[in-house]
Amino acid sequence: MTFKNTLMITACATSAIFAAPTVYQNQVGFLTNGLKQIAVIDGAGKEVSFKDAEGTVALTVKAPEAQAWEPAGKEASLVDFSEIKTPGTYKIFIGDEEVGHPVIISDNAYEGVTKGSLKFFYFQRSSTALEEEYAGEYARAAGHLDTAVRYHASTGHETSTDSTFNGSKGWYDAGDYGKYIVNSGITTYTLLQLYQQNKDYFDTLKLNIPESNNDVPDILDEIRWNLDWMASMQDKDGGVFHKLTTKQFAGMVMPEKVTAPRFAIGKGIEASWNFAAVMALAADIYSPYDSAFADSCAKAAVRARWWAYTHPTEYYEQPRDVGTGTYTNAIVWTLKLWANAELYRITGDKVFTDSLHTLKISSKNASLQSWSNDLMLEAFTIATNPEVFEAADVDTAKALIFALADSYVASLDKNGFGVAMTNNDFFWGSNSVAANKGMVLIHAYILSKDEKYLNAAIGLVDYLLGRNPLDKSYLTGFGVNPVMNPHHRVSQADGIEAPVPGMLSGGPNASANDAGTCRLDYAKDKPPAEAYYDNSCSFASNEVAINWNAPFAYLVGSIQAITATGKAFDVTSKATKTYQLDALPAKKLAARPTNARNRLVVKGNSLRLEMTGADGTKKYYDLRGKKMR
Ligand code: 9MR
Repeated sequence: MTFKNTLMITACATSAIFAAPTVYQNQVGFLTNGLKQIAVIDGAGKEVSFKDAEGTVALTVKAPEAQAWEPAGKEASLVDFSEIKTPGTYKIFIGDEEVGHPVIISDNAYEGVTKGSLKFFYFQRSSTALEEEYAGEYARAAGHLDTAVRYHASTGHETSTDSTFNGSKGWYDAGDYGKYIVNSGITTYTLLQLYQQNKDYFDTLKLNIPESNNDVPDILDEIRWNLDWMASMQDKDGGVFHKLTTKQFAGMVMPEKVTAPRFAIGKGIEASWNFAAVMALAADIYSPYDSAFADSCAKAAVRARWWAYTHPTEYYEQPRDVGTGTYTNAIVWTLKLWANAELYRITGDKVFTDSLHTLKISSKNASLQSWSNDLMLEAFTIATNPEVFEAADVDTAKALIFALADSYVASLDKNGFGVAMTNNDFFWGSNSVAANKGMVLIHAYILSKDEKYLNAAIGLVDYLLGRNPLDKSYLTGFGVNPVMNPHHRVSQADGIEAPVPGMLSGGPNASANDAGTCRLDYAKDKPPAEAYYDNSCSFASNEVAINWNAPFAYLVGSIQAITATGKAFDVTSKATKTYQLDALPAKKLAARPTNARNRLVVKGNSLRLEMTGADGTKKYYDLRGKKMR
């Protein structure tokens, strides 16, 4: 051993002996009857006390042996204080020293973050001014009216400035002002599921938005803002435009300052399948509130699905003159399965399930949902509707969910932070990995009522709200040490120090894909869970996005609702309405028209689909897909 090594070992050992214990914890709140844990560094064997507001010790726990959690690159003792079941604010002591942050225990501990993370969608509204009454100091002028959106050549439309359509409303995707159908798909589904599975709770939850006084639950009013925009993105032939953005990203300015023209860009199967799935689910959920709108969603869903079915090779490709987000390379077979499952659920028509059975899906296919992989969305819908789908499909869907959920629970074994995240999870948007894992776990809980799944989900909430090696609450506006400088144009340009509240930062990203632009090497020599930079330049570790907030809202909203109402979703409930496919405008075509070029033509006095095969032959179908002479 060299002299230098000896010195280093001595230095490390000394710091270990004298280091004050550090505590990482949820900074927002713990549910009265839920799992309560904190991670204590350098505390093994020490007594950890929790003192109430009067200074009385409510509980003392001996910190257990420290265990590693690889992504943090350190060991911690996971201290469980679930025994405290009296609401209040407590302080943590190790010996005489106060450590960590105040511990807040309440029956509604997740209600603030549920509302906050849903209110984010209001703050992301395009095409409207945010009034002070609803937005407080974050009130702002209307931006991106999008009432005269132009067509980019990639849509196949005339590109003249006279040719426009109304693509208003919708949510801005993220820190940028784009509106992207693919990402809206998973986001809107996730929020609709949050409502559908927790109606009792969300029927009365108020978000203080302009529609709060109507008869529709606020969460559905908010989602409707985006659905109206999505509906506007369907072309006359049923296909759906990929996105609505300027050609290049705007500068870091307020929405109303952006003057560059906005375009519908591309039309492809990724957007069309996504749209079909979401509109089918919306048709069911909105039918008690607005049956005309619900019917239009069902029709739009079938038309989009038909277009996607008949244009199987029309993938979106980013045009050369466009630099906004791509959302390309989604796994299309997962989209097809998802959309067909949603359509089958509302119609009961075997046209849709036939295609579900053409692929052999097993638990081996299980992979976490994201904007590019929608297999689990299909699984969630099928597993929670056992009276609608065939038993074999329900079994497969459950196998997919439990394959993932059980692997997350297994990863908690000897895990000092109690967080079901592994080194491989720390890529762009890692916080949405945590939240989406939570969504899988909640489904496993709904299906089994086994507390271990709910507890693992609570561990992920705790991680996102502070039980992480950066002691960071990743939700803006919540916790003692929240994210302050997210990559979010409004927050950067509005002149207010604190960012718009209720936004989940993308989170640590071991690949630091923005290091070049940001001129930082925030991931260098850092364990994955520390590869994060709270700086607005860091779009790859500190942007916000609708598809990241949605699973977070789902996670905290579901746990809060389950706890508040004392019950989880009853999987025996059915779709609210069955739509007759015959009454809808299109049906499966007799032959799969691969490589055909299709267009709608008027022949005689009726509209029909003309399909030109690779050999130039033309075939005609009516709008129900029936072959015509
Ligand atoms: O979330 C997306 C991530 O998975 C991709 O790796 C990344 C690069 O293509 O893009 C992310 O999505 C961004 C989108 O393209 C544009 N709006 C902001 C999104 C979040 O960063």
